[in-house]
Amino acid sequence: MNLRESLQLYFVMGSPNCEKHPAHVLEEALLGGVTMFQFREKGMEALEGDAKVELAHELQHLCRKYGVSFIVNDDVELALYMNADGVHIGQEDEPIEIVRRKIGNRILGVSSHDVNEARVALESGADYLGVGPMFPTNTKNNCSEVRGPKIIQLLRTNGIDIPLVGIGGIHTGNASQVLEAGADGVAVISEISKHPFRTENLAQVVQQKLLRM
Ligand code: TZP
Ligand code: MG
Repeated sequence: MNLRESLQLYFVMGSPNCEKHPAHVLEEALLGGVTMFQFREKGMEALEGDAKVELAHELQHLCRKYGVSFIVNDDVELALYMNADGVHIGQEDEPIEIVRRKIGNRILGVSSHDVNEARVALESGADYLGVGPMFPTNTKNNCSEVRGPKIIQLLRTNGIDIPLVGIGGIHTGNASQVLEAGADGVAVISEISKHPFRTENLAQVVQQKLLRM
């Protein structure tokens, strides 16, 4: 699978997003057809220290079992320590070039909100972009304003052709709008973390949409 294909159904999650044990949630999601995973241990009661590392290892082990890349949010040192497949950073994290230098040729994802941020990310060595929020969401505190799928169209018409996913408030009913706008896939937290048994429905919507395009 190349990176564009791996991004088709990107599950992002940490223990605060789950109602059951995260390993149970992840395994159900992997069985349902998730194509990439990001460990994002953030927010209320997020694990720290050894407990965080232990959970990360457990989830990484599952990703390996299903042949899915394991990406770490923000924590570059943890990613290197674990030999993760990649890192995802936001605009407020360490500068992109520095992270690129630290992680070598591992996958580097960068959250971008407009054409300028996307260009800078691209020029600084990002492999893919996370763009959002697509729709209103309660999952992330202090989320920036809703951009809607039209921001993806705008990035594409401005020549940003690297792999990218939409994120924020995406579910089975609106995922196709994000793909139609030009995304390679959708990144999802609560739609899967709260209902992992429904992952197959979302995977089907994504696959059918991409096949028809
Ligand atoms: N970045 C932009 S929106 C968001 C992140 C991490 C949260 C997405 O969560 P959900 O539950 O899929 O709306
Ligand atoms: Mg961050």
